[in-house]
Amino acid sequence: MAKLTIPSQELMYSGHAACPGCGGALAMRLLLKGLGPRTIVSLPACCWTVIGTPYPTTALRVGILDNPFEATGASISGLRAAADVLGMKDVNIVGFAGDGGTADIGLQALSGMLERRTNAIYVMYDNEAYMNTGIQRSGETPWGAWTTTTPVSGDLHGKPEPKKDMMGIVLAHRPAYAATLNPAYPEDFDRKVERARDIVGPRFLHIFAPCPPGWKFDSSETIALGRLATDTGVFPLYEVVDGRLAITRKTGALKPVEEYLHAQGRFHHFTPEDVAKIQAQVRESWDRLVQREREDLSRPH
Ligand SMILES: Cc1ncc(C[n+]2csc(CCOP(=O)(O)OP(=O)(O)O)c2C)c(N)n1
Ligand code: SF4
Ligand SMILES: [Mg+2]
Repeated sequence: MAKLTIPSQELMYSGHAACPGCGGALAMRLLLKGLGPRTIVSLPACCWTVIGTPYPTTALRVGILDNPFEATGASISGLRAAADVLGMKDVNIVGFAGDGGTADIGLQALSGMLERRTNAIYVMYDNEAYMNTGIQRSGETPWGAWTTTTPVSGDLHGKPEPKKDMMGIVLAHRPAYAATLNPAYPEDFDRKVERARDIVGPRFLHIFAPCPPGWKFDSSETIALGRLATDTGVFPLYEVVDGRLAITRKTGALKPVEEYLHAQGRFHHFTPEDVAKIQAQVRESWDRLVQREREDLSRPH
């Protein structure tokens, strides 16, 4: 059996306030294992401010800054500047924001941070809705998903718009490093965190974060669902270094998306036509990813 390479150090206390099976909690735990104690985390309003910092307690053994919902990109720019002035070059400056705080209200601050080449890591933990305030839809909610603001009744069929392509938006800024990560594949997750840690410049990590109450599945199924997301091609794992894309987990044939969709109450209203529509989109995105990897590999270094 292959030797586990994930660091044993724990920088997250067990007495946190996440729901059982929270993918976002696992994401933070694995992230800090890879980054180590010389880390400062900036948190905007999101589930993690509740999970991690109910005053006067903390669930993290690293420095934390709570910042306004829209300001993560700006806040890590300021933290980096302050750390540099103080000569703290070896400190990892990390923004850890939800999908709403990143793809919607925080997009401008993120874009500025990437464009200024801020030497920091921006993490979007993606539970595909505004969970902390009661499961409202975000730009990252997938097409057709039920949320409290995209109901299913009569003519209403869940979210009418597709998921926003955050990796595409980030890659247009040419970051030093960008990757998709899934806590259900912890070895791949840890390797990417350690790679991001050792690169200088703006870095972006898109982390898949299943949410049992928001997606309507049993909290014991978080890892199984996470694996299905990647194995069906719904959430492919890849990284982009200096503009070159590499897929980091390839399975022989993708599993049918039906397995992933049927495991969650938020898609229970899907008809066979809806499933076929998602299947075709996932197949097309996967083929595009494979094609991009092939082109990047054939480009001279
Ligand atoms: C300017 C502003 N608008 C709205 C809120 C209320 N609010 C707090 S957390 C949150 C949802 C955050 O969603 P997301 O970023 O996806 O993180 P999640 O809760 O899903 O972890 C909202 C709308 C706020 N704190 N500040
Ligand atoms: S609502 Fe979802 S994201 Fe928030 S703590 Fe619970 S499981 Fe985690
Ligand atoms: Mg969210």
